[in-house]
Amino acid sequence: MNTIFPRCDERLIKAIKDTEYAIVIAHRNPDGDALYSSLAMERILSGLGKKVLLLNEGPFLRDDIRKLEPRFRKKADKAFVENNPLVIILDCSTPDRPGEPFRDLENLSRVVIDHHSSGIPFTEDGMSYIVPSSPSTTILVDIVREQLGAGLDRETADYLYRGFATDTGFFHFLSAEAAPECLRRVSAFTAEGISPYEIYDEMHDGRKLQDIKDTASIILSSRTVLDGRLIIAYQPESMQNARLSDGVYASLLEAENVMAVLFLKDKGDAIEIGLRSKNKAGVDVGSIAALFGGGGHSKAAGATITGKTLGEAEEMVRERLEEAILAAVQNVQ
Ligand SMILES: [Mn+2]
Repeated sequence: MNTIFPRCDERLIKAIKDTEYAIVIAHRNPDGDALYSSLAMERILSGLGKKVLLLNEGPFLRDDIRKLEPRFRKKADKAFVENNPLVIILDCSTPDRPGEPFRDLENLSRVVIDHHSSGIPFTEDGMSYIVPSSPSTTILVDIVREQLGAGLDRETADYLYRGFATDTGFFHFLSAEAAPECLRRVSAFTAEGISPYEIYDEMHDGRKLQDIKDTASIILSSRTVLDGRLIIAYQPESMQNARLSDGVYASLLEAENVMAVLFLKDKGDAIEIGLRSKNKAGVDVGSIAALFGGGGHSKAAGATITGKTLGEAEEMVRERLEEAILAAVQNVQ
């Protein structure tokens, strides 16, 4: 295995091997990587004869993941917790990310498998496997699977592929460093008989027409700052139940000169901010999100701001982004 994917600590592997019961949980407001890494982990553990409970706070907002909601429970039942299950936390960089279902589980032993760049360790020594250069959590789950000595089957491969496809934007965000190892693994997933183009269609088709129109209206009302290097988009409270940011980012990040996109979602009682930067821009949006109590990756991050109006939240974040963009422009000159 090459250097950007170190082996998982054997103490973590042993903790999984030794447990009879496990709870698998990923971050609230889940995306494909969170849910598919959970489903893959459940299948791997069930295959090893363990009893597994899948938890996620939700909400399951995106069209492509709404159908997965029945697979997850919002709370662990007492009887299951009494078996002293190992809690396996996926795709979470901080202890608040798993949300409400994790509150009752904080006294249980846990392991953390994650690929976020900013975060705070919240488990014992040797019990986390954190590889920020991994493009998805599902790739790390596949490495853990291999170290557990568990096999790969079509269903597991399907889940692992979907998480990878989500977080890489179907290979779009895959770096040169991560590609060889990831594509070797993806090759093994496809050898199980999954169909990349069918999965692409399945994950993109069937969107509500209204969501597509709302995405267009958010793009229409976006505005540019610093000669188009920064584009700011707003999702009004009236659209708050839809997750429209991905489509907005995909379009706006293709604009000429753009280095970063700031997405502000008015949730009524809070402002959710999402940040994306172009690969070549040299703007670390993960560290900006961290200033506001959020986190993420250097090119994709988010935070939630409470007690501020949309305008105030925008100004706070925009100032930081403008500084980072101007510094990045200085660097190349
Ligand atoms: Mn992820």
